[in-house]
Amino acid sequence: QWMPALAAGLVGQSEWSEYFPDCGGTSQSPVDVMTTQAKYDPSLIPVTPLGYSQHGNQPFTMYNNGHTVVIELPEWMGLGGLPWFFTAIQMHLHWGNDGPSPGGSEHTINGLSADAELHVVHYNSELYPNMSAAMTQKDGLAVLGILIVTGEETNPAFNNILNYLSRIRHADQKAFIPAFDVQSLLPEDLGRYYRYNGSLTTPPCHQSVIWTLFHKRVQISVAQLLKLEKILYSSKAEEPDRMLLQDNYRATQPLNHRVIFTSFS
Ligand code: SG7
Ligand code: ZN
Repeated sequence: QWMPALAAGLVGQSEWSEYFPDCGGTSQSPVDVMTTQAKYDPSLIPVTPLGYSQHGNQPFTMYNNGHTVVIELPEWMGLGGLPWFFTAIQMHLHWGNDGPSPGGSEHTINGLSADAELHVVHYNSELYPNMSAAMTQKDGLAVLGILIVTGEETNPAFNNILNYLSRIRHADQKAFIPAFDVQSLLPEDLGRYYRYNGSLTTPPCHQSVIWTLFHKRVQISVAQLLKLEKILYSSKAEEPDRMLLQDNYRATQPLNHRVIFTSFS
């Protein structure tokens, strides 16, 4: 529970470490992926989303936490292809403020940002009993990062989220939304990705995340991006000063001693 003033926007990120020491650590996320420095690791097999398409009839819970829109995932969804099985917890998005202008994604590739980024968060349920136990351990979490760029076509999969954002305009609001195929949000090519050890990109910034950033980007329309950028507030309904929830991406962090591995050459 970070101070509300730290909740959204690029301002104040440099002060996070005063309240959350891990934010000043040496294995932080996001990072810039310099593709010429990345190292091919032939042991990196495709990640396998498990049960992502078996959504059932139970609606998903979606809420505005003042920093992003979070969609809780059912416990039968998980991730294979890593040394342990990881159970899905939630997914959420990061974005900028002015349509397809620079900024929006957290990770960058060769210095270039995408327009937005989807994160699917999982915890290591082979080694830890729950998310809160796992999130302080270095092998505790696995997050999939999907870079989102704008193009001509509407991406109908993202409307499963965007269509319902008006129900959670203010911080702490919650809505039930029809369950949908989560795999439809991912790129088709799950075999080509970047892998490195990093952190949560918001306070408390625990260095507990095995990151998988897909090489292939997914595309949404400019109208879809603008809807995401202009509909949510980081403030609660009862608060008089309305603050649009924008620019909820963290600046890239130094790689320091780390190596980024690629699953492809
Ligand atoms: C967003 O990013 C939320 C947080 C998440 C954080 O603020 O999705 O999750 C909840 C439940 O509020 O924190 C522990 C956690 O998942 C950081 O996640 S991220 O590193 O993938 N961006
Ligand atoms: Zn995130």
